[in-house]
Amino acid sequence: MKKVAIVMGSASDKPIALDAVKTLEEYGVPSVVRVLSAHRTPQEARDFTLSLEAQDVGAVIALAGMAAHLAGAVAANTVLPVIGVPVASGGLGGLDALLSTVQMPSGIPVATVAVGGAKNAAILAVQILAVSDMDLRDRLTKKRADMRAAVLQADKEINEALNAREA
Ligand code: RP5
Repeated sequence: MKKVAIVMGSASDKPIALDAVKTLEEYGVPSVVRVLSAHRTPQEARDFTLSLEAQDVGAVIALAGMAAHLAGAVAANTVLPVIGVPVASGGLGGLDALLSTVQMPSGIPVATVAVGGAKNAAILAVQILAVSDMDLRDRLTKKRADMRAAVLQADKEINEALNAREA
């Protein structure tokens, strides 16, 4: 199975990055996790990006806050799909990172998720790998069925509670 690379711009991004690691684990997808900065370690970030295909990585998740250039810098050096996760680490609640991550110039896309949206980034990475992996497709379908069952159960419980109150 292909791996997913998770790269974060700072160790301070670790709590958000761990959401992605845990979600990938739920789907049984192996990950490679690094702390590398577009600004503080530009050479290492580039070297890592250039090594991704040799490591059998199929998709990349890049998390960064503030002037968040990491996802774009990774995307500049690979044709693998890159998912950007803006992190709320500055004084602007993550809006700075969201705009820095999403506003890529034409030709070099970054699939940007919500501020702090590491879980969805991981699920999107699984969906990318699942295009050529039927086993992963089955796992995704089962999770959707589990989510549906949980919502329907909550719907049933709230109505039972409300009806009991009225009776
Ligand atoms: C970004 O700047 C990092 O991704 C982090 O979210 C933010 C702050 O980094 P630290 O100053 O906490 O290392 O590069």
